[in-house]
Amino acid sequence: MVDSNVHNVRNICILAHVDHGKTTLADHLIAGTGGGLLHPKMAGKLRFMDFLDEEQRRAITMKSSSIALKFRDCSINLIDSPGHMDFCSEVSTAARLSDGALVLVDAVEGVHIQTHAVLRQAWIEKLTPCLVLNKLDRLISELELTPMEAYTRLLRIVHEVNGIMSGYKSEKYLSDVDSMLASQSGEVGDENLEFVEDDEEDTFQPQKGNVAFVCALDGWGFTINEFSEFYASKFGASSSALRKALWGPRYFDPKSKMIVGKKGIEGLSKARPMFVQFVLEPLWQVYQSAMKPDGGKGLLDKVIKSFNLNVPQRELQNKDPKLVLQSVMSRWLPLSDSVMSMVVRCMPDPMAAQSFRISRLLPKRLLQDEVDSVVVEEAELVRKSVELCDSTPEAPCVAFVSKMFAVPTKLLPRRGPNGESLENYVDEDGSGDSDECFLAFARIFSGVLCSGQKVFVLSALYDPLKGDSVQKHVQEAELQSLYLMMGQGLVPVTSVNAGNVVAIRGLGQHILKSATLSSTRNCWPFASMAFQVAPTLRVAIEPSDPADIGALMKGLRLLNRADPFVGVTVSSRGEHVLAAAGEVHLERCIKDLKERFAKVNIEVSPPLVSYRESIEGDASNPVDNLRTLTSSSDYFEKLTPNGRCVVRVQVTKLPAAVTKVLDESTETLADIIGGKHGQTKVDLPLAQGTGVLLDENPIEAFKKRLMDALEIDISMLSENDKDRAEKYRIKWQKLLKRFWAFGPGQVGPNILFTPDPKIEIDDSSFLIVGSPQVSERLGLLDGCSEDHPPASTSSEIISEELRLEAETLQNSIVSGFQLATSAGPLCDEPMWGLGFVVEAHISPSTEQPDDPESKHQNLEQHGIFPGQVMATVKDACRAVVLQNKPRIVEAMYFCELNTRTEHLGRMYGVLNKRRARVLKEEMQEGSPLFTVQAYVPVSESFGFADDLRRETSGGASALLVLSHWEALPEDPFFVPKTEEEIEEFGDGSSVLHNTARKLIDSVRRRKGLPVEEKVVQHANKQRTRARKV
Ligand SMILES: Nc1nc2c(ncn2[C@@H]2O[C@H](COP(=O)(O)OP(=O)(O)OP(=O)(O)O)[C@@H](O)[C@H]2O)c(=O)[nH]1
Ligand SMILES: [Mg+2]
Repeated sequence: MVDSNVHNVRNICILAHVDHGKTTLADHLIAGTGGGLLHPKMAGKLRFMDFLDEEQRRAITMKSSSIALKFRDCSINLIDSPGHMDFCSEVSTAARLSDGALVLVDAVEGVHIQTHAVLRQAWIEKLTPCLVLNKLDRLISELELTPMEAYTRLLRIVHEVNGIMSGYKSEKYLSDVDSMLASQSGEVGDENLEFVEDDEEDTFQPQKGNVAFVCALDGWGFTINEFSEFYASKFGASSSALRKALWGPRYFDPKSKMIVGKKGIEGLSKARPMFVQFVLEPLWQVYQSAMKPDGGKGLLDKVIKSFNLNVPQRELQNKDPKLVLQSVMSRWLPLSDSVMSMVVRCMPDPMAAQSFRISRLLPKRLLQDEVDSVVVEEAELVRKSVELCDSTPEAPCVAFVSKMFAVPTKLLPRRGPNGESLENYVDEDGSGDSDECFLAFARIFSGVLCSGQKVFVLSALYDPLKGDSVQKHVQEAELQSLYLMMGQGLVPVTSVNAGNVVAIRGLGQHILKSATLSSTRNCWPFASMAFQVAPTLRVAIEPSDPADIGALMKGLRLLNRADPFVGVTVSSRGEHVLAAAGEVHLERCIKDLKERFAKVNIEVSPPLVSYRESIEGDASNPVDNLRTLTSSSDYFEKLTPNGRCVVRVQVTKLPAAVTKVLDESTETLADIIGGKHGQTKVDLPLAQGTGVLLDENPIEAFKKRLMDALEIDISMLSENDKDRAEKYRIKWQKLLKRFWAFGPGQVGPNILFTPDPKIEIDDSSFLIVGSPQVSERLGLLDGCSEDHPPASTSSEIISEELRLEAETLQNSIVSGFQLATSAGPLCDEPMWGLGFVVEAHISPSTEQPDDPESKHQNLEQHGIFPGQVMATVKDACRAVVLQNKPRIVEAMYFCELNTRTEHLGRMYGVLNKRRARVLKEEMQEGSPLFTVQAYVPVSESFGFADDLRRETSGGASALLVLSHWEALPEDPFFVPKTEEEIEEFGDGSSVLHNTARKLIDSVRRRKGLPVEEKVVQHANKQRTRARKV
């Protein structure tokens, strides 16, 4: 069953925006090739790959699943993937195991937000894509376009998709969302619609045969190849010449019987491109005549005759013209034949694919010189055999598991590949829970995998060169059984060759989400998969009956393993927190927990929304922002309780671009700084990196991004004022050498700078100078690490003891900074985008050293003093934020809505209620559909989709993608003071509509923090920009 000839294998996935028809297409491919798995009549109705109850009920695919098909002499492993944003992690898992992608686009709806996302995913994973334009029937019967109009539309979509691809190719690509953020104009995207002439070759070219035009619902489809061959045989022309002519501005001159370009048809009134004349017009005629009351028998008969189709009379006599049409069309242009031929023709076999994908799968490692060469040699050998897709039994065996999935144990095959009974398998879990069995969704990249074989399971952090220190990242496991996946069905096999997709039983205990399997320890783990978003919708859950807590915990453990994208954590307050990608995903997780994994009733809290805390700053005047760091007045000062240390803290708002870089680089930074341990709660890594993993040095890459970010700020300044820009640049050049720590968790978007080396110190105290550790790690010191500022310019000779003490207190300052940045003053949420300078001056203790009592005190103080410094630094950092116009920062979704004109008004109603900011509104050419793009705060997004559906009676749909953090301009402590303000807002005694305050209060309430308490004694009186409008 498993193909041993690698050249005859294709591993492909179907990717698209939600509802563009992936599962319907998969149905036809299965019916056409699956050997009786699915009756052609049921294709498109059954949705074979949506075998979960919840998928059938909601008609949404929720997971990716694979099926092994045979087409002619080829084996095709087809993976259907979900299009809904909530399940986009499943797209990553599907793409990793595939070599080619069928990218579907609904011809009526056009390119949508997830189309961008899946194209990007395919590009990152180095898949070979083919384009499938689906739902052509809707152009005919729903939009009632003429063939020429339909052609223009199809041309536009192909151009648009090519535009997206060429954007990725030239690596200048910034996602639509990102660029819109930068320009704030909302006008981006239009250039994609222009018919730009690209100098590089387009990815998708119908004349090359990698674009299919299909109607999955009615089961027909074609590429230019089918028509060119047909006309070639009919007219005796060359099919390759016809192939080139059947797309683009090529015309048929009836007089000369020649194919001519645009110039050649001047004067011909009825000339239309050959694609319109020879492809679309016949289709339109068949459709239109078939739908006429008389059933258009004449024309259908003509088609049947000229194509020699074998349509049973019974089907032709059906009363429903649609069914008659389907039987004729699906025989004339059978969908699975044309799509599968395209797959075999255009997509690479595993051998070709792996040699192309190797740089993504196993990037070359930069190694130091003094490494163990035996290990390196073998690891290189392993890499080579992955590159060659070596399927000989002697080759090292390497596989990648892209996810684990749960199958009810009763659905597992009871017999092995040779018919032997498998009843006696003990569940590897050992927990006695045999209801669910965990299988690994995997692809073999080298060698042959056999059931019963022992392999090493390598986690992403494994490093073969590190020997014993990485033991926890490698385990040995025995593969119990191997299965070929047939949708829900599993066919046991004894061995599987390189280049195939397989399900593996026996790894449930060893793998949580994904892993590399290898027959040798001397192998690098595969590069991690790229996920489009992080699970961000968090709720706290608890059993309805406290006695069920054990069952719930077990259920959560199982769910965590079964779902590649769910996050399960315990919050600092002891709640069990479940993180999902969105509402639909969350609903399914809760249902799975209740009915499958925990089997107890559970209570679900309202969503826990994350916020950030920051200060106002002035984006238009970054120089002034920095001034707060240098001016000697703008600080907050606090004394430790023992009176020996004065802590002075200054704060500044970091440039937005810098904050963004820090926010997006948490993982890289964790690697570089090695601060992984402290960082447990990076719960919202927004807009996960725009870049692709390349084989480059992470430190250099990070440094470059940081510098680029600063350059943005500087270049904005230099437009108006060159001098100031230069000053700003010099200031930052100095600051870059003063990075002491990032926070919270050592990798967050806040920076602790070491104190200014030039500050004046009065004689009696000693400044804790800190050390620019982070600058050093990042290589920002340019070799001047030695000459960081002298400890003190104090004229007095400072006792060695005091110096030592100052050194030990450095850690306390960093810890204080970490604590403060992890919980800000407004509502204990992490700080965001702030730079702190902490100056701590310690003075010698005043007690006489020979007084025995004070000596005792001194000793005691040694233990307490660092704690006091830490607490004081923390308090001072929080207080200085309050002093500098604190602002609450919320996460924003980028939201794309589609609706018909008549629902537009109501849709705006829903958007307004939820503080949405509309970016762009666009009528889709040639259809009554509107596309609206907007930002919606995450806190307002719950129930948004439902609300929208209800208000518009299902006429509008929305998709949300996490986009960025945004500070609310509103002052949470705004109290009207001037006469004018009191007149406008009242005297503050009545409750104001202060959104920022409301958000803060709700978080404080949830956390059990005092709410009524005046957090600020002397609020900065100020009017915000928001209120001015
Ligand atoms: N008119 C028309 N409708 C189609 C066509 N193909 C699919 N549909 C319909 O589009 C809807 C969505 O189809 P699915 O195949 O479930 O879409 P999907 O892409 O798998 O959706 P998700 O997996 O949830 O992302 C169904 O109602 C189909 O009947 C087509 O060619 N023409
Ligand atoms: Mg589907």
